[in-house]
Amino acid sequence: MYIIGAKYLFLCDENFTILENQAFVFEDKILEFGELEHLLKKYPKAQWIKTDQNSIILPAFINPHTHLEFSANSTTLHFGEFLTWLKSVIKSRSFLSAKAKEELIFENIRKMQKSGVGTIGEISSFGSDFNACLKASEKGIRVVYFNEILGTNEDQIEEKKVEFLKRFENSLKHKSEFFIPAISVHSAYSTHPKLAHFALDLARKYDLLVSTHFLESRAENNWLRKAQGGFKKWLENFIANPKPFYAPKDYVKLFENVKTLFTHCVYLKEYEWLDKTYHSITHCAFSNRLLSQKRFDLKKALKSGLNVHLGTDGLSSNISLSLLDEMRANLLIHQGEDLLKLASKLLQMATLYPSKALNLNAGELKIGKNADFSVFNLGECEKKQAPLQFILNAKEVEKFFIKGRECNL
Ligand code: MCF
Ligand code: FE
Repeated sequence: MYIIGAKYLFLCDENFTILENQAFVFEDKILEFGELEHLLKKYPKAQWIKTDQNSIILPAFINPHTHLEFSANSTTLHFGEFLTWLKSVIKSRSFLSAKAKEELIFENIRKMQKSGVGTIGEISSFGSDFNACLKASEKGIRVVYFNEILGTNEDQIEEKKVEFLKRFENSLKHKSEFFIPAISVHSAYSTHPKLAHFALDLARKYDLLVSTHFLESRAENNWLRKAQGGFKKWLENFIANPKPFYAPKDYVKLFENVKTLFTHCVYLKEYEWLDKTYHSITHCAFSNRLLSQKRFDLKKALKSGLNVHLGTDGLSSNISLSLLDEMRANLLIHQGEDLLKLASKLLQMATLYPSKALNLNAGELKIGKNADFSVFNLGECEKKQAPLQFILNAKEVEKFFIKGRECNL
């Protein structure tokens, strides 16, 4: 049993409560809150973990959307327009994934932990991230491992299924509390309905989480809504009279009653298509700036009542996998929002909300929740300013606990 206290505890509950000069008792779960001196007297055998006088404790961050297989990208992929990027991915993906060796992926996971991330949702395109993710999950990070399926060619459906099943079944064998197999249906423009149905039937059968990229770019929007634009021109090189597989509303229908994270949704206006019980939106601001040609309307999305949370996407469309950097980018781009209110909302969008989207018992400092939390040292600051000052200044954790176990990073 342990006791830890701090200048500020950001509970990251629905009201964004901040406790000042308080402490809590924990084992693998959080057991009790109170004054430090009171708790030390009440539990004389508990080990007291000392912290700095200006420390902040908050739940470990949850980054539900990474592509670690693209960890070797820095200057290779082309940004500014989605199809230009996509063509550069197709050209360079084998080379990039061969360069993203186990050590590089593992090192990037460690960097994320140092920035306070306790859970990731990894979109696995090839399975070459499997060893690093499994190893990391044994060392203080929870991995929701989304096995990706995609393919547009009718003649290759069976081949794609077999290849997917190999990766998927392998991930199922290693299922644990810290390694959670899941499914990614890549997108409406890249996944044949037969493959989407096949994967979603498996998700229903095994009760698995699902992730998908949706209405991310201008090109995708023109393609799905009007069967026009760059996608049409590009596909005409391969087939006569190409047509999208789905209208966007019908694509969403595929995910009925399946717990699904819809990533991006920059061009979604019809929030009512999504089901508040099962569906959520992963907002990747940095990635959108590089690929989407439009800003995600955070205000409208939050007003819809849907769960909207943050993700970094991969180094395929970002320069950092730190949710702190992502929050700083969000502070800059969502200019219509009150700065202080936005800061506390962003912290919820990196903790409480992704935790709900991923069905985790974490993301909040609360009795009964897993003791997944970070300790950061911050300069002296006023309570009301603390969430904003934290986002502006925090870089690396001082201490980091997953399920009550301290991780030495
Ligand atoms: O989220 C970004 C942009 N949107 C779509 N896909 C990816 C992103 N970063 C990496 N990807 C991967 C995706 O998982 O790139 C491939 C897929 O394997 C594109 S489809 C050939
Ligand atoms: Fe992505």
